[in-house]
Amino acid sequence: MLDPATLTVFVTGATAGFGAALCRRFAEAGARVIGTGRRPDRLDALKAELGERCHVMQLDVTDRDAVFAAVQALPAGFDAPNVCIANAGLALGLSPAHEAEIDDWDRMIATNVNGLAYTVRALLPGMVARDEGHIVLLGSVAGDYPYPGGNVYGATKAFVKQFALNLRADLLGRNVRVTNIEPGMAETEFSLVRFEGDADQAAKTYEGLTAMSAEDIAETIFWSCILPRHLNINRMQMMPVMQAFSPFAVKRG
Ligand code: NDP
Ligand code: 8X3
Repeated sequence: MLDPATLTVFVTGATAGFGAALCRRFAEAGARVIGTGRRPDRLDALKAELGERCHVMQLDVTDRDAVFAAVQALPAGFDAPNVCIANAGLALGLSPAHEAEIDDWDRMIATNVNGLAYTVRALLPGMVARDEGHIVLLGSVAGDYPYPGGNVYGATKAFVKQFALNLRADLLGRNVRVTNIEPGMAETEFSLVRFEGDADQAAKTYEGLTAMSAEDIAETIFWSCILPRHLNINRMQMMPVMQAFSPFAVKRG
């Protein structure tokens, strides 16, 4: 296993959910972490909690120039990330495609597709030049299985799946790994965002079941990142035991 102290981990979406849990998991193991996100109060709290192992930067991943500038502006000690976790993302709404808000579609594509691609493109050249790196992308079961109301959200995660595989194709012969983590139901702020701050509706999503936690996802990603350098986890799909699949739906009559 790799010594986590050799890792410098760049995390997008570090102000909540998986991203915050990832920063904690890597920092407690001795890695340096760069936590990014839009909410400065959350970033300040993360920095206060994790101390000198942590550098925080306010960053909106939909701003292409800002993503590239942030990577250029990394301070000494944090300026050679060898792990990039492109985690920032969101689902908005659960309406059928013919009723969905087109602005919601724009934001999901801008964040989950464009923002993720900018993040990878900004960090990858350094990894290739140093011949050492690991790109971790947050896909979803929604990129594998359709569900009503998943329309553009699921499609953005299908992009993540194919992007991860195509990155592997480009990086053959380089010492840079690529992993797509595809979680199912995990209780974070995800549903609160999806339902525009409606806490009751968000809570109902996880009612009566034991969902995965942000820590479950962080632990799995941490494990994939400390595997010996000759190993690459291409894709990993994770679900709570209390989640599975539906049969095909058929409308008769
Ligand atoms: P949370 O809502 O808890 O956290 C999302 C994070 O993304 C926040 O830190 C938020 O920070 C950040 N973010 C959103 N938009 C932007 C932006 N434009 N620029 C920078 N940061 C942004 O959700 P999760 O932790 O659950 O989700 C993390 C990832 O995992 C997402 O890509 C999601 O699609 C995926 N996922 C989640 C699942 C779940 O059930 N929870 C299952 C499968 C995949 P801020 O608002 O401060 O910018
Ligand atoms: C999040 C999981 O099932 O809500 O990507 O789409 S799901």
